[in-house]
Amino acid sequence: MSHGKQFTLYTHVGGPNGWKVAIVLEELGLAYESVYLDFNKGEQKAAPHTSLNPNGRIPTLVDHHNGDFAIWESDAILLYLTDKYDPEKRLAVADEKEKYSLVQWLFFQASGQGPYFGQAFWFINYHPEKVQTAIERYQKETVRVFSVLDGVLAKPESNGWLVAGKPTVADLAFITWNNAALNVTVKDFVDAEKQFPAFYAWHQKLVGRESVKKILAVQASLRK
Ligand SMILES: N[C@@H](CCC(=O)N[C@@H](CS)C(=O)NCC(=O)O)C(=O)O
Repeated sequence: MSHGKQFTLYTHVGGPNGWKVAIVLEELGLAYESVYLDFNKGEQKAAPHTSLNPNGRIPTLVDHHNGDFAIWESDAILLYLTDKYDPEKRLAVADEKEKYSLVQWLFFQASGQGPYFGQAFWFINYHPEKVQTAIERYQKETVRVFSVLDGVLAKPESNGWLVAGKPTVADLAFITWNNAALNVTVKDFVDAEKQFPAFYAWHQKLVGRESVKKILAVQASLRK
């Protein structure tokens, strides 16, 4: 198969984890084609996608300039992209301790933010029964994660960023699930600007970046 673009991104119109990778590809100026899988048809859990990603979830990225190397788990993809295609460390860090802090925040995103925010979204929007205790459990955890981020970002030494006092993939990784939480799952009872001002200011800086505005506009146009 011939590929015009360096990367193919297997993704989904709604899924936050795929848009996260698109944001970083844009930030680094890398050329990619998006293939939107249809979850209603189960395309993510079937071949050919599962021959690239045995977990059958999006995102999956294929690098055609590296022997069609396929990589999945969104934060592993972000590390691959910055390790290989960000030599100037525009979104990465050089110092060893800072590198582990960056990895730590990516693990926190993947284990502490995405799954809990995702379960809140699921129990509010898709679960066949209304299970109030489950909704509350995941909403409460969403707010707790906001407070963890707010506490760190409020410290003067953070300079308003998670690692090394500058924007990195660690910050960018949180945008899409934070949007889902702020716009849907905790919208009715959290005033983030008042309750978590450092978190709110950080999120506003992130969604104001050109790459992010562009990707969120693409998503909005596809969802119409
Ligand atoms: N930890 C994974 C989570 C991937 C994930 O949950 N993807 C969702 C969409 S955002 C998905 O593919 N859902 C469809 C399914 O589970 O079948 C990552 O960050 O890549």
